[in-house]
Amino acid sequence: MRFLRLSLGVFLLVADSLADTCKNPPIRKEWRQLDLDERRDYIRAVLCLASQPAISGLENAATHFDDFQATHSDQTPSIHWVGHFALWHRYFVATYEKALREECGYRGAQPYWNWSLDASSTDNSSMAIFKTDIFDADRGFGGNGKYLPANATQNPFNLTGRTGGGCVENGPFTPPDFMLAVGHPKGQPDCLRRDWIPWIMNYFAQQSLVDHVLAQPDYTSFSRALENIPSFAQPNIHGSAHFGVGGVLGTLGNSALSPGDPLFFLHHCNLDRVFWEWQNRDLPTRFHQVGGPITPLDYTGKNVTLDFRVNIGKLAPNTTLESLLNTQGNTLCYSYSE
Ligand SMILES: *[C@@H]1O[C@H](CO)[C@@H](O)[C@H](O)[C@H]1NC(C)=O
Ligand SMILES: *[C@@H]1O[C@H](CO)[C@@H](O)[C@H](O)[C@H]1NC(C)=O
Ligand SMILES: *[C@@H]1O[C@H](CO)[C@@H](O)[C@H](O)[C@H]1NC(C)=O
Ligand SMILES: *[C@@H]1O[C@H](CO)[C@@H](O)[C@H](O)[C@H]1NC(C)=O
Ligand SMILES: *[C@@H]1O[C@H](CO)[C@@H](O)[C@H](O)[C@H]1NC(C)=O
Ligand SMILES: *[C@@H]1O[C@H](CO)[C@@H](O)[C@H](O)[C@H]1NC(C)=O
Ligand SMILES: [Cu+2]
Repeated sequence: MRFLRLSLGVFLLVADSLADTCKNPPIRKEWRQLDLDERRDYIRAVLCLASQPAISGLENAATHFDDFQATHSDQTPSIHWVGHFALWHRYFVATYEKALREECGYRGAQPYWNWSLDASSTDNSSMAIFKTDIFDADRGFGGNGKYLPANATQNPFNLTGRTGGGCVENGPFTPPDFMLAVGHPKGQPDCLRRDWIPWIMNYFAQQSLVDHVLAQPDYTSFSRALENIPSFAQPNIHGSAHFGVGGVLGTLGNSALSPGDPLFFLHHCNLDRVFWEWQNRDLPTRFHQVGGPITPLDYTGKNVTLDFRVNIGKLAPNTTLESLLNTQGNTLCYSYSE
């Protein structure tokens, strides 16, 4: 009898792990680790998503690509400087990856952009990071916009060193083929804009800052170090591509509308890789640990817990933070190359 009960217990344990649906997870790589055919296939799939019908029902979202931009925009006030920042964006990027694969026949994994590879630690004005394949018209996502002046209302942080602000002029995401409707008056879509600021890109994307984030002892401090403060007085790796590429007038620099630049997903995928690497340093603990404020910047108020639920609108079912801690579980299915 005792033996029977024991073997039943073992059976249930085995059955539980077999229920894991993640077999052969897509392995995410750095953009430049993809060969040219793989890169072309990724870009093709992004453009395909931008031709699929919308499902979100959100204002001005006409395509499935728009759905992602609109969902992020809709939730901007509640998903930044909170304990669920990293996990919300993890779910968001993974759902985009899934849509590229399942709706547009993309066979690879979501690529990331390791900006630390290219950031200069000795010269803030270096343009080397902008001369890589990431911004190449044929091997990447196209370059900067033309320089446009910005007035004080448009540039409330008085950011210096802007170099662009106009429409992206080369590569796969130029007007009139690639337009952004969300957040603009009905019938007046805008182009994808970039406004490179070299000092922010070089200074915020340093590997030393990544190492500082990786050295945090628990989820709460990790999450806080990832975003740091909403100011430019101190660097933060999350701000690197947002303001180094998007600057003041560019799409990536707009906190609500940033997923309109396809590079958003390579940037956030790199942040997620940092998160994954941090988790891997102590998996038994870090598969079951969350923390940080529910209300933005409210560091003395209520904190998120494992059963805290996040939603990405109609893009995917609501889920708990705990279900998002494992990238190879029942909710998510991907990994990174070691
Ligand atoms: C990213 O680049 C930095 C700087 O070269 C390097 O130290 C780090 O290991 C790279 N990370 C990955 C995952 O390649
Ligand atoms: C880059 O700019 C920041 C902010 O002004 C400054 O703190 C930092 O020392 C600069 N880095 C270099 C290498 O000049
Ligand atoms: C700033 O520029 C924008 C865009 O050109 C314009 O709509 C706005 O009226 C300007 N604001 C001020 C205070 O000049
Ligand atoms: C930007 O400059 C304006 C005008 O000089 C000033 O009122 C404002 O406080 C500055 N903003 C920041 C964030 O420094
Ligand atoms: C939330 O977490 C912070 C950091 O660990 C802590 O200082 C704070 O007291 C917590 N809030 C509550 C209401 O327990
Ligand atoms: C998901 O969460 C949102 C926000 O809490 C809620 O409005 C919505 O009804 C939930 N959806 C489902 C299917 O439970
Ligand atoms: Cu965001």
